[in-house]
Amino acid sequence: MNGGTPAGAASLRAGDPSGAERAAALRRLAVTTLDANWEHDHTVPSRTLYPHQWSWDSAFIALGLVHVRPDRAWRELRTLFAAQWADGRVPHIVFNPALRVGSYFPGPEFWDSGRADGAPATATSGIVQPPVHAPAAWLVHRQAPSEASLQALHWLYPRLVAQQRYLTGRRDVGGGGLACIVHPWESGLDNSPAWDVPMAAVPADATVMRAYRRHDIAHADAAHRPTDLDYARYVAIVAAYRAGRYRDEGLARRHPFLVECPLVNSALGAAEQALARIATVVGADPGPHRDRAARITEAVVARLYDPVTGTFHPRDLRTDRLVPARTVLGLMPLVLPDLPARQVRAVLAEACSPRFGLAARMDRPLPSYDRTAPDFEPLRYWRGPSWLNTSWLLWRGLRTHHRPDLAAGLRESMFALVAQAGCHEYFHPDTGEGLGSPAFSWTASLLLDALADG
Ligand code: 9WN
Repeated sequence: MNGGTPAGAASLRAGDPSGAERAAALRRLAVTTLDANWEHDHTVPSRTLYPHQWSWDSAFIALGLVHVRPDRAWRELRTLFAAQWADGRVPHIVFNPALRVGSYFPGPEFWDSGRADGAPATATSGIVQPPVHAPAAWLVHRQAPSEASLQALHWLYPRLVAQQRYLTGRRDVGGGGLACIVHPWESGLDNSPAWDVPMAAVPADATVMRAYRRHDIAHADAAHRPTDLDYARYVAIVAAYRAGRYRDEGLARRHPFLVECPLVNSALGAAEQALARIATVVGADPGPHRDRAARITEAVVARLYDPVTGTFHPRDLRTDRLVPARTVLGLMPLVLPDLPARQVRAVLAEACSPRFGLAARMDRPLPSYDRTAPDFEPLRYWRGPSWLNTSWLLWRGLRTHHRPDLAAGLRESMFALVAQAGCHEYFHPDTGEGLGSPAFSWTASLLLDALADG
């Protein structure tokens, strides 16, 4: 079964159930979706499109699982971190060896992680995703503290620290105290307009895709996915990194894509804040984590904030310039609790502008890209559609910065989306139509988390 049929949602459309009935129906749908996507020691993002384990998906999934099956929340994180590389990188995909060749592109044979130093025995990709795992681990523990959660935190803490060390060490290619991403997939917002300028500099020819079989467009509408030219570049960037066996030394000289992403670096700062809290519970010193959080926040402001646009942008390290697109990535620094008041005000103004439409009563969901931009594409993946994870991150940021009115509006818009369309991967930013996978795990899990905050 795919778990995506919004049984509750169908009845919601037909009638006008009370808030409690709607919440119960949404909860049932979310639990059904997560149960259907559980795969012996982890959750797949989607049975069809993404049948392996993904890094930041697992963090979001743990945040929902804790409300129904806390043991699975910890299992999810442990399985992911068991595949951590010796240098501390947490791979963006952990491949399930039981699946047939061709169940996902690019698969384990393409990544060839076995030939890289310090890779685990399990086949993985060689790149990372936003480090949202430390805040997830902390919230999971806080939601359901127990002897088991303490043990899990003891096991995870050194691994989370190693993940941070990798990102702030080997990945500080720009030398300014931030981590750089070496592939758009590392941002989690694969084909965001944020990457158009740096991607245009990557030499590629769409016809190379004739040599491969894209798995995604067998399961989703090609018009809602990245293009063949995008994929040709994705493949070329992986091939360049793989040729150096995923080593990070000398990237500045040889790698075709090097960008500092506001989401990745905001997550990096928030992770240090969470590690400070975890440290107090596991008997470690929280002080260095707080210091690092402060330094990362300063660097995010110094390197990624544009006072002219009043929002945050990625920095392309190959040109040392900020990329011009105004995307949802620019709102993500709100997750940093010590973001200075000036930037908090600016991000709120950007979020509440017609570009993103945040309001205490939202008439449309939060888009992934500036609605007023001429190249806004309401159907294509991260180039316009609304996603639950970026909404959830902004929702957390709004609460951190004491805007319960806006947080409530955003939360309600998330509920409305799923009530109407089900646990889809993403949604049309005007009509709310469900797009991509119909039974997507982080939509279900983040919905559960938002529902629990009643
Ligand atoms: C490539 C699994 C992942 C998410 C990403 C999302 C999408 C993969 C793909 O799916 O990316 O990593 O094949 O398109 O963009 O954020 O983690 O859900």
